[in-house]
Parts: sequence; C-alpha cells; structure tokens
Amino acid sequence: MKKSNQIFLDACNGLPTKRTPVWIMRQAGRYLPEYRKIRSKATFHQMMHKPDLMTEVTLLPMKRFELDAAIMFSDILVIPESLGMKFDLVPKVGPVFNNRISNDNDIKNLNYNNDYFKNIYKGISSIRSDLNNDKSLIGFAGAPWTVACYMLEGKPSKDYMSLRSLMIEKPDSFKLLMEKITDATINYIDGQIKSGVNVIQIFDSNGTYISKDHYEKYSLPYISKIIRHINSRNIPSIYFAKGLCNDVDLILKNEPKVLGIDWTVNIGDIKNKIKNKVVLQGNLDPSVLLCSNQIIKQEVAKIIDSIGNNQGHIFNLGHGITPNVNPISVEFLIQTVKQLSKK
Ligand code: 1CP
Repeated sequence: MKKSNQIFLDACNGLPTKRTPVWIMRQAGRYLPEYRKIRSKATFHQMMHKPDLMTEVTLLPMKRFELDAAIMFSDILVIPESLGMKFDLVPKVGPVFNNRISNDNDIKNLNYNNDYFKNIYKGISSIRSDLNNDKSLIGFAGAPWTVACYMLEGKPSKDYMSLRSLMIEKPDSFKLLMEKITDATINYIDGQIKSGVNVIQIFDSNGTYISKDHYEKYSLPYISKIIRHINSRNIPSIYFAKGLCNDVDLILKNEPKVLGIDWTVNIGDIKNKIKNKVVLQGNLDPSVLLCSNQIIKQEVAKIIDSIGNNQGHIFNLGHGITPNVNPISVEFLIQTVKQLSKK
C-alpha cells in the first residue's frame, strides 16, 4: 500500500510513520470551554444536525491542539432516531428516548428513513473541506448490540437487563432488531464515506454486558457484517471493543484493521498476542489526565515503550475523555506523545 499525506491513515494501514499519531475519544466534548459556550446556546440536536454548527464543534479541538484526526460531531444514537425513535438529552441522566422498545410490535414498526441523515452528510462534506488535508476525518457508528441496549432500556443503565432478557427469551425478535440496526448502520456508513470520512470507528461501549458465548452468537455476526462492509470500501475500520480486550482472538474474528483497546488491559500483552495482525489504538486510562504532568509523562512513556519501535500504534485514551479534564493537560499529553514516539 502507498503512503498518503495523512499520518493517521498511514498508521491505520500499518505503514511506518515518523511518530505515533494521536487523537482522543470524545475530543470535541464538554471538557472544552468553547464547547460548553456553544452548547449553552444550542441544543445537542442542533449541534448534530446544523451543518455549520456540526463543523464548528468538530473543529474546536483541531484548532486548539495538534491532533492527527478529527471525529465528526454526532452520536451513536442517531441510528435509533433514523428508525423512528427520538431521544432528548436530560441533564445528569444522558440520552432518554421518548418511547423505548417494549414489545415485538415496536420492533416490527421500526422504519429506516435515510433522509434523517441529510444534514449530517452535508456537515461531513463541510468538515472535510475545512480540515487540512494532512488530517484525517473519522466517521463512526455504534455496534448494534451497544445501540440496542439503549433502545430497549430507553436510557443509560447499569446492566441493560431488558436487551439481555429479550435476547434469551425471544431470539427471533432480537434477531429482527439487530438486522434492522445493522442494515441502517451499513447505509449510514456508506453515506458517511460518500460525504468524505477517511476512517470509520465502531464503538462497542456496552460490550461488557454480554457473556463470551452470547457475544459470539448474538453480537459478533452483526459487527463483522458491518466491518466487512467497511473493509470492502477500502476505508480503514477501527473496532473499539470496551471490556472485551482480554479475548483478542474472539474480537479479531470481526476482522477490523485497527483494534481500539480499553484502559483495563496491558497494551504490551495485547501486542504480543496479536503478532502484528492488526494495528492497535489506545489505551491511556482517562483518569491519568486528572494527574500531574509528571504522571502523565510516566504513563504515556509506559505505553510507547511497551509498543517498542514497531509501527502499528495510534495513541488514544482507553475510553472517552471526561468533562472534568483541564485542556492544558490534553495539550501536554499530545506534545508528550509526539516527543516520546519520534523514531
Ligand atoms: O453536551 C452534552 O451534554 C452532550 C454530551 C454528549 C456528547 C459531547 C453526548 C450525549 N454525545 C456526545 C458526542 C459523541 N458521542 C461523540 C462525538 C464527539 C467526540 O468524540 O469528540 C461520539 C463519538 C459519541 C459516541 C457515543 N455516544 C458513545 C460511544 C463512546 C463512548 O464514550 O463510550 C456512547 C455510548 C454514546 C451515548 C451517549 N450520548 C451522550 C451521552 C452522555 C452518552 C453516554 C450515555 C451512557 O452513559 O451510557
């Protein structure tokens, strides 16, 4: 494969880079005062669906820091909205759906509307044309299992029992739900690619709520259908498998180009297990960003050292940045990654 002018894209493709590229999950979020200022005047949905606002918010961290990739400002819960389920962001609770799925008919009645995404696609084109051409634009979607957790519960939950019991008691209804989410996601990803994203990340943030046996039967087939689709479009796929990283052989069956590693595992151990089959992304514990610069440097060094001189690593946190982080610590983190990883 030929090198591009984007260091992030080259790393995704396993090509050598002069240093380790870096971006941060949830980099365009509430820890930024400029985000909070925009958010005080606009609703979350306006920020997602007004192309100008979506562009502005996506580019906020790119203006402040020397990151190698932007992630489009959106949410994994646009998929349920495109299927007819609306949500509101409720302070201190998070996304809450007006109606949750409570019976088989609710699943049968989910109806995909591609028009839902038209302003999001306009936003992506506008971001891509405003972004420097040496920076990559990341598109994303949730893994069907993770998205379905919210559709059944109607809001964030500690255990997602509603989806787990549906899966066990009514496998046919569960299957129909997962197929509808998967088909919608594949359409949506195609739209993102046509509009200009360079890479797609699949967030499986609720991956811990399913047992290994159930994962293989009830979650993996849908994720791998989506990832195979991304791969067939010659766009790098990143699979962020939160809580599943100890079982590398299992999650690699999805065939992502890049594996996003959560902060609970040792990235050096994972590197030894994967034997260069995939590129790794991660995995600084987000709480390190609340510590002193000295600690941040020490923890970044551990990750860079355990990867060694080998290529095939993208620096990131092991989950999203939290709202209580000082942006000055983010600046220090990025500079430290660049300095310590120079080859
Ligand atoms: O202003 C606000 O209050 C909004 C908070 C917020 C933000 C900034 C939500 C609600 N979503 C987002 C943006 C977002 N969500 C992005 C783009 C921004 C960026 O990365 O820079 C992305 C990639 C997501 C993805 C997302 N949404 C995930 C997967 C990633 C993860 O952190 O695990 C999940 C689980 C969601 C659902 C969701 N949306 C919003 C919240 C607070 C949540 C989490 C709900 C929960 O606690 O389970």
